[in-house]
Amino acid sequence: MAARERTFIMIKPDGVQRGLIGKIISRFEEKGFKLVAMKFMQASNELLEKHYADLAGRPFFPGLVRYMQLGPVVPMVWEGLNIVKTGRDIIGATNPMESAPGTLRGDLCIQVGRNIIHGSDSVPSAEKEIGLWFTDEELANYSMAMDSWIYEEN
Ligand code: D4T
Repeated sequence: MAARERTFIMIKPDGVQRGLIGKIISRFEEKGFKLVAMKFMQASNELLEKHYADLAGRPFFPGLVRYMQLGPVVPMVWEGLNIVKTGRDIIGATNPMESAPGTLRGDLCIQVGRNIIHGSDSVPSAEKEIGLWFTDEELANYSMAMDSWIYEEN
C-alpha cells in the first residue's frame, strides 16, 4: 500500500454557520481520503494564537483570532496519498477572489477574512497542527474496506 500522509483540515466558524459542514466533508470523502479524527468545538484564544503563531506579526492577526472564535469550528485529520498538496488544491487559494472555480473557496465564499476552511500547507505544518488540536488517542487507527478500489496494489 502506498505511503500515506496526514493533513489537518478545519471548517472555520463561517463554514459551520453557513451549513457547509456536510458539503466540505463530502468533498474529502468522495475523493477517497480517509477521516482519521474530527471534533466540534469552540477554539480558545490560546490554541488559536499557537495555531496562527507564524502570522502573529501581521496586521490582520487580531481580527483573524477574533473571527476564529465567532462560533464553533470543526477540526479534522484526513489521510491519503499526497493529501497535503491535494487538500490545498481542493480548498483553493487563500483569497477567494483568486481561488479557482471548482475549489471549495472558489465556489463557496468571497472574502479572505471569511474563507470557510483551513488546510495545512506542508507536511511539517500538518504534523505540528495535528499535535496542537488532537491527542494521539483521538487519532483513529483503522483501515477502509474500499482502499483497494482507490489505491493500486503494490
Ligand atoms: P489558512 O491557514 O486559514 O488555511 O489559510 P492559508 O494557509 O491559505 O493562508 P495564511 O496562512 O496566509 O492565512 C491564514 C488565515 O488568515 C486570513 N487572512 C490571510 C486574512 O484575514 N487576511 C489576509 O490578508 C491574509 C493573507 C485567512 C487565512
